[in-house]
Amino acid sequence: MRDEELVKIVPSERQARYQELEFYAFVHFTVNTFTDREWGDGTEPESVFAPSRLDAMQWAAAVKSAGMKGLILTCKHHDGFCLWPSKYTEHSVKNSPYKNGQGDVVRETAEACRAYGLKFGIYLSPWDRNSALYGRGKAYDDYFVAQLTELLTGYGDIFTVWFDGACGEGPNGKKQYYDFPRYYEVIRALQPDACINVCGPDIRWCGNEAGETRPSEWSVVPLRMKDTEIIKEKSQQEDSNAFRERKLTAMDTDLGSRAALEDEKDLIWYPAEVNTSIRPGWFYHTYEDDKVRTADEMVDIYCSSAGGNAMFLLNIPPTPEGLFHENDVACLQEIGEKLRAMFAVNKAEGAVITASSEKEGFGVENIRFEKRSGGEDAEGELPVSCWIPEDAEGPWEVTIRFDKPETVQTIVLKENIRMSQRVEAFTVEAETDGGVVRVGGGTVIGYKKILRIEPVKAESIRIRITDARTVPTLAFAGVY
Ligand code: FUL
Repeated sequence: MRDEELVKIVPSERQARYQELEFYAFVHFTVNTFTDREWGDGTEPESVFAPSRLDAMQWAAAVKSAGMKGLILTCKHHDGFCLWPSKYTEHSVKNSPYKNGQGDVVRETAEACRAYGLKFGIYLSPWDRNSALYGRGKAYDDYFVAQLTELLTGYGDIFTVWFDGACGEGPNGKKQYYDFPRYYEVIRALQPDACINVCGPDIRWCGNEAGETRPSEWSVVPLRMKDTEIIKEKSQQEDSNAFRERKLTAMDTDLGSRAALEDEKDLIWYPAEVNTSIRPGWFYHTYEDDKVRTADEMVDIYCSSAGGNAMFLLNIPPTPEGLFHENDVACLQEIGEKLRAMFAVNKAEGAVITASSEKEGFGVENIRFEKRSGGEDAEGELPVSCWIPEDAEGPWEVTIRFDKPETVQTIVLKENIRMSQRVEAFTVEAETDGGVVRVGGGTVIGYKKILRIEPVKAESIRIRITDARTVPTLAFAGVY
């Protein structure tokens, strides 16, 4: 496909706004927390669910301290136990000792999120190992949609519905073929601004659970990527042959280079989300208290995911008491401190910024401040402002000149993704007292590129975009 066609693929409004969240939390909590398992089998009695000190405000405060913008709760995991008193099953908090059956963990979490200015999202596992309806076709879909409706109508704004790809047999040994189109319709009707992730059309699973991002993460990918069948290898049991024949999976390295897209007829905007846990498991286990990952590692993942044209979804599992463990709380706090320190002073803000050329109405001044939709800079649904060069041919250059030499160790670049993802290759140079040196570079920029470099004392920084689909855009350049 030609460049002119590629740059026509742009995000929906909900996708563009979702990407701006960058970093948000996953909270895995269910009967597994009490049985010390990762996957429940659906036979756990409701009586095991007995958090003695559950405090969703404590979760939200800790999430907020890390600089995260939202929280996704496992309202129902594969074991089928509902954290809210669903009308459609007995397998829920209403038959548990928690608050004598009067508790609603979904409500408490949604309220805590609102109190802390966090967005609230739901994880609802399509795979339900408890429901007798599982594997009975439409009867199960009706049940699933009824529960989805409870969650989408009873708890305020929902920013995402996270559909896991893991899928196996139900209690009767049968497999269920989910009516995803129907689920999507219900979500669009009830929460039109919510993204549907993983087994959904808006946000794609990055392909691993370790926290890795591809070196070149593209948001414009073949439409085939969206097929729910090929999203997760785990979900492939009976269909493994069909899966392999497709030759394209969420795990492939190159999903969107010009070469990868050459023979594709249908493309979509489908950005990646990197999900990993702060501990080895998704659920809490006492024996992992000393295995909480370090804040430095989490900051590295933030920089390579949120700063690698993806989003970062970090899981923190509450203890059986219903609290985040103190080690996890300390880690979250430290992540926040490190990130705030890293981006405290943008040295480009007061610098002289010039460009090799400027297209009328798209001057380079537009890159001085970081803008978000809905902020002062946003005019309704219009794209955020950006720099576009006048010259049709590259390299295209932007120079950021300080009034005195500055030590630089981090550079942040952002394209205006409302105009698609265009940059294919760029380098960054520093003008030092020993001459001009190349300090970094890469392939894609996309929503955001965070480039961490060896600290260098520079009079100026030059960004050279050497290859782009048609011409590049830059919405922001920050120097720290
Ligand atoms: C997987 C699940 O099987 C895990 O338990 C966890 O929820 C993870 C986020 O997704 O597919």
